[in-house]
Amino acid sequence: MAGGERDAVDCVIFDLDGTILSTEQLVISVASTVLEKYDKELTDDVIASSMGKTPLDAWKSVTDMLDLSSRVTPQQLFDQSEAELTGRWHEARYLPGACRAITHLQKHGHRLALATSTSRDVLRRKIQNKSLLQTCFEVVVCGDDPDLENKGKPAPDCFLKAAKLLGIPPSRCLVVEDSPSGVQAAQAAGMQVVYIPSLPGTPIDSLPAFSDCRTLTTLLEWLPESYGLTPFADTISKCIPLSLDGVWKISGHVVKGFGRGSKQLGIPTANIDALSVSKAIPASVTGIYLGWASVSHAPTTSTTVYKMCCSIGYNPVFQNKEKSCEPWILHDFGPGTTFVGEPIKLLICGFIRPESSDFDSLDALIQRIHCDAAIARDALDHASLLQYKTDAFFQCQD
Ligand code: RBF
Ligand code: ADP
Ligand code: MG
Repeated sequence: MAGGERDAVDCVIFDLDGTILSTEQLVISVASTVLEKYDKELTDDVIASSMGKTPLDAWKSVTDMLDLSSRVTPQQLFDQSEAELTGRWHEARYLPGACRAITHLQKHGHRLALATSTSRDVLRRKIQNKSLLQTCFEVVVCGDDPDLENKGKPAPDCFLKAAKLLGIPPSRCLVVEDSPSGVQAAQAAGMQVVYIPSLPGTPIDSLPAFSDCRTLTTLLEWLPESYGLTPFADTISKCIPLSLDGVWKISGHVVKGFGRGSKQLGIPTANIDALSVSKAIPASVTGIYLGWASVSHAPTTSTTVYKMCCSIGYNPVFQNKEKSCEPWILHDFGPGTTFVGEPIKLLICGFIRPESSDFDSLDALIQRIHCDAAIARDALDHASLLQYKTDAFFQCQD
């Protein structure tokens, strides 16, 4: 999917929200804070029912589900969360591969622009603690630029403006986008596009497809050399470290999975409760990753931290409807061991590959998972990933 030559480009124009930055975890955290005032908790099913809705519609469903309609209106909850967000936009985190790609392109002298629907004021807040994003773009086009009034995506104007300011013809521009309207805008501008959908809670093959546009599950899969740009050179034993974008730390509980890991594949996976995963990892993230894990099952008092590789997503071979995050801990705990109900911690620090359904047999899938485990065993011995084994995260309570 990621391979194949395209026409060479002279610049890359990025979208911001859902492409470079993830605001979901921040929005979840702010919503929890707002609900605390009403002694309500943001549960898994409430989060799920709000996904993909406009903020006001999301608050409508929260109000209904948590029986709040006699005490407060959705509009009031929305206003409170907007007020809180204003002071917290800088907590928005990088999506996997974004900081890595921008750092790389900048280092190799490739020209960069930003074309975002965000207002200049909110942009300033979002990047106030991200020095890279303050300096890497030669051109920054914002949603509230006076000349772009009523010309938001899918209109091509914001991308055409960026190209004009760069002095590069549209056909030599590559746009990186997560939204269908952004892809439409870029194609209408006559630019090439890499489409990385960020629609939460949706398997990638059930999203609308665009012709003549490369679709990826993550920016980590992107190969700049297919657009005439410098290739990445940062892999460690076939994995891409997440160090620049930030590692993910999940603290949760083991839940019952689909009941086929040990039985059907001979590969037990300790599925983690969905709420803890959604707090730590953007909903659009899927793929096969590696890192470190601790389970409180171990009889010793000191925490043992094990190597692990995990699958995040929909197990496309089995076409699950629910997303799962399931680590295979690379340690033999003995027959019949179960952690269901127990606390578990994961620190995810490297990307191996996207999830795949492209296997001729179950054996081929099993072989591939063993190959992932070999990559994890090897890569995690490298100093830059080994350092996370002793991360304070594994020592702290909670
Ligand atoms: N499931 C898939 O459908 N496609 C995959 O490419 C895939 N890769 C995996 C890689 C690893 C390291 C692990 C631990 C699991 C993977 N799985 C994959 C998930 C597997 O199907 C799942 O763990 C079992 O079905 C039990 O739920
Ligand atoms: P499920 O479908 O419920 O996830 P699995 O067959 O995948 O069932 O087995 C999962 C259980 O096996 C986990 O919940 C965990 O308690 C246990 N287990 C034993 N050894 C391991 C291991 N090395 N890695 C992950 N889970 C393990
Ligand atoms: Mg499992």
